Amino acid sequence: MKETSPDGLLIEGSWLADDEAHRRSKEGAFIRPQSSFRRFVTADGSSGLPAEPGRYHLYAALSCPWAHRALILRALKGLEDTISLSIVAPWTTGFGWSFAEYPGSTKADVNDTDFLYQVYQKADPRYTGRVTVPLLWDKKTRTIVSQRIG
Ligand SMILES: N[C@@H](CCC(=O)N[C@@H](CS)C(=O)NCC(=O)O)C(=O)O
Repeated sequence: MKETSPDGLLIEGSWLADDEAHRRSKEGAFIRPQSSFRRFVTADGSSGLPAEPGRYHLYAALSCPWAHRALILRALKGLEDTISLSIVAPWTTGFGWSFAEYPGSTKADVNDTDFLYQVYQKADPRYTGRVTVPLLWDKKTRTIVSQRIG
């Protein structure tokens, strides 16, 4: 069985593999930082992110229950042809989520990256924080719409 736990994070835009000090408090509690990207797509576009077919891209992992929620909603709302999808490999290998070959995963990412942290770097080259799924990407402005932590 391969490693399944997340194994790093971005600090000022650089990948830090050994993240234990950032992950747990001295008492051992799991640290859940605030999400940096937390915007909303709205039907009327009042958020600055109008609901437009083909504009948004979802990143998910089949091994992540929170990503399942996004995948289920996308299916129930009939948005599978509207919101494109990348599925990362279900395990991580020292660089967080990747587009490594795995049944059910997508090898090529819409952003042409090998690892999900590189998508975060495109959105913010100085991003500090966790690299998580589910993640929604705006293909038009080439940045992250939302990412949830905790
Ligand atoms: N509560 C968040 C959870 C997102 C989350 O923590 N996803 C996990 C996988 S299940 C992840 O990507 N973790 C990577 C990390 O913490 O570095 C949500 O609702 O989306």
